[in-house]
Amino acid sequence: IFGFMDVFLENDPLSLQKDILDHVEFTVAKSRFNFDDFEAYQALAHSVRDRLIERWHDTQIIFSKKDPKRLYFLSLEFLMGRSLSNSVINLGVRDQFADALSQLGFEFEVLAEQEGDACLGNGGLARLSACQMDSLATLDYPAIGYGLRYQYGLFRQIILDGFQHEQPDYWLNFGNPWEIERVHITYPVKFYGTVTDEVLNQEKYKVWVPGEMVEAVAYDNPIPGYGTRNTIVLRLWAAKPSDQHNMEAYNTGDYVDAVVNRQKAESISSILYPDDRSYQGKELQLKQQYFFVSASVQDIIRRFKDSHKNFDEFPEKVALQLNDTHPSLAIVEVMRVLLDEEHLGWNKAWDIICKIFSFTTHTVSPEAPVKIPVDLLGSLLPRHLQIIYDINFHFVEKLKKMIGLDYDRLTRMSIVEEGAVKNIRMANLSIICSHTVNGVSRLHSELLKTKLFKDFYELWPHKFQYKTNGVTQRRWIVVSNPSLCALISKWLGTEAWIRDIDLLIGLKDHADNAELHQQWKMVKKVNKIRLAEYIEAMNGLKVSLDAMFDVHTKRVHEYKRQLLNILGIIHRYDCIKSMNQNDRKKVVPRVCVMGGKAAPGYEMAKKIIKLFHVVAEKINNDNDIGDLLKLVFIPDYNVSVAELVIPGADLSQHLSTAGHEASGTSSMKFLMNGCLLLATEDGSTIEMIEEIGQDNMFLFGAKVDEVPALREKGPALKVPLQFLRVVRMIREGHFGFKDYFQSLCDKIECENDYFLLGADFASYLEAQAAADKAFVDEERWTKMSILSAAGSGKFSSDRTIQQYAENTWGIQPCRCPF
Ligand code: DL6
Repeated sequence: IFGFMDVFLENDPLSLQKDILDHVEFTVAKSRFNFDDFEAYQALAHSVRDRLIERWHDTQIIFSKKDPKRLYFLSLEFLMGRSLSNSVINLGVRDQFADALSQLGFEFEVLAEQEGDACLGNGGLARLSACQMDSLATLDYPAIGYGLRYQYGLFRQIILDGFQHEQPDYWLNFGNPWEIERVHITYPVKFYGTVTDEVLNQEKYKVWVPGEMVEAVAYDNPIPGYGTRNTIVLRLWAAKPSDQHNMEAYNTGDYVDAVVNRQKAESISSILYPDDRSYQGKELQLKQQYFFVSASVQDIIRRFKDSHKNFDEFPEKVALQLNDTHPSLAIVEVMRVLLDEEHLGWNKAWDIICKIFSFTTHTVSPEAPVKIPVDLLGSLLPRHLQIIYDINFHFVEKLKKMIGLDYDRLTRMSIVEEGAVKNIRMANLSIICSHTVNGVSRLHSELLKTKLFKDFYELWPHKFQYKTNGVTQRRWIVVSNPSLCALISKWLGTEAWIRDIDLLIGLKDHADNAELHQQWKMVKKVNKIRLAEYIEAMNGLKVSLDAMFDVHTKRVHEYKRQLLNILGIIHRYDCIKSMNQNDRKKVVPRVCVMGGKAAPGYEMAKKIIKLFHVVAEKINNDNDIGDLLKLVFIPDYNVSVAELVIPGADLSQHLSTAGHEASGTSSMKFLMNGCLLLATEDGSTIEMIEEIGQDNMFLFGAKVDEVPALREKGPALKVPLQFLRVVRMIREGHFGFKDYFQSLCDKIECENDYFLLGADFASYLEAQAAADKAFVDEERWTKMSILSAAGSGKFSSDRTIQQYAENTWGIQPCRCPF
């Protein structure tokens, strides 16, 4: 196909230097004799981007020629972080660029630090999407990701006097070299208006006459695979005013108002909603969801129609993945297009719907399922509401035939929730219309089948699957931990594990090797030094490298129990204070690192952050304690901070009350980096125990089937005295802010302690003591660390994606042939 292969961009240092300097001169518009680090970064990024574009075009040619079934991955959130290092590594040109730069007098690592994070997501779900895109590209799957190009990413967290404050993240301020604006790839997106009946060829059709229209413009972000030329794309939509619909306003002479109104269109893609757990049912949020879904569906159908005359082959060529319920309106939108625009008729359209959608849910909380008020949906998307009612009617009729007139169950399973406020249940819609529904760990799936979606599971057991999450080793070892990457390759005698993670298990054969132990410890030390320097720069605190770096970083939420960690720290402090000098010598010094954002409206989470700070203030300034215990809060935790923190951790904490974490993915990143886990048996941790053995982890706490009975006991539940003592210390103002923390203390002591901090406290302290004991035995600790990394292979997103491809999407690799 490629008779023009010789147009490939060259990657030798001289060609790279020329490319960089050309970009300095013509893209950044600076003199090639005078440019700073940031300008050098921009030129470098554009040189890398050229290579991405080249490969992406080649990939497109192959995909168009072979016309494989494509996966369309719909997600409202992608946490991509930085692109530079990841791109050059996946392209296999990192060293060449580093050489070229050094000859120009620049250091690659320094320039890489110039890049800001793309934080277009909240947490686990969003970072998972990014990892999955990397795996889709690497495994040569024909896929496209679709999402929204928010102008404001997730808020920046700043800490003032220990309190979290939020600041807007206007991440596009300095431009974004990693995207390509497609001014010619635009689609109109309609809102509001009315639906009328029209007759065409004696058939009745619905016509939606919109009340508002905006334009969706595509921004393409190339995603390179590793060890392949394949480069796929993440297409993000931005909202722009539509000329069409405003003509009338201009014509009526209301020019200024018309222009001002046009600007409102852009607000649709302006901001990422920061709360990752509760859907607020805001009109703008719904508009965002439909906007991104409508543009994506139009794009998908346009691409299909470019090479197909009718829709007969649609299910053989198109797989649509719903990443949680945020994109679920895509179901209704495809149905609308097939019915009202393609005039396929209900049966044919419905048959297509049932074959193309698959749905992943990322939550365990029964309160979390998204409901959209019928009034809101009906006003914004009147035709969609009609279609939802029609789908529901057909479903309920069918259901009655299958289960009889069991009204309770019919009511529970209906898409429409009756009540004072009528709602549309997006999870029910998604399950009814998808061929496959999956949870994100084995335990999560069991909870879906036995609790959350029990009715549906009993009806359609074959629809339910599980796909344990995974993370990409390219980002989480190769990019973020180059020393470990080199060490692993050396001991495995190959770099093949970067594409074939199962090879990591080979480290197990060397787990007792003294030489490896020595080198493994060196790598950890290098990473601890890097983290310690960051801590000093951010917090002005010097920490001892001999201390155990104990890290707890994730979104702050009551169920994730950062509070349990703080109570444990207070207990540790209290114990050290009461020890004599001799006993103090036996204490394992710890640096307790915490990081994570609280949703802006989540009061309890914000109190937890403040509590950490007041406890840190007290302990860090207690001369009696010195290096035995230091507390560090890392502000504005994001992907690039995680890349620095995770490799430097000795121990990491994953404390969710059993049954509350659908999967958890940060634990996988820590594990790959040889960090030991202190965790409850929740989410995917249960599968980690199977992979690396419980002797190599510090497990604690109630198991998922013990939780209901403990909750039942309520105030009768016995909690340890140590727990009561540390809570009392907070209550009595030992750390200040006595009144402010009363409600926090009440929640875990006087109210029902829903997340069972008291019940799990004794077992938590035991696990902490076990970690201390293991840490002083260096050889044992290092072996556990090696075995953790060796056993982490299952938790690569490559494995997850392959399972989705084979068991859910039915797609095959389609590889660029060179
Ligand atoms: O599946 C990715 C990630 C899981 O690892 C976490 O356990 C889960 O809490 C998280 N869920 C969300 C909730 N978003 N929604 N909807 O981020 O997903």
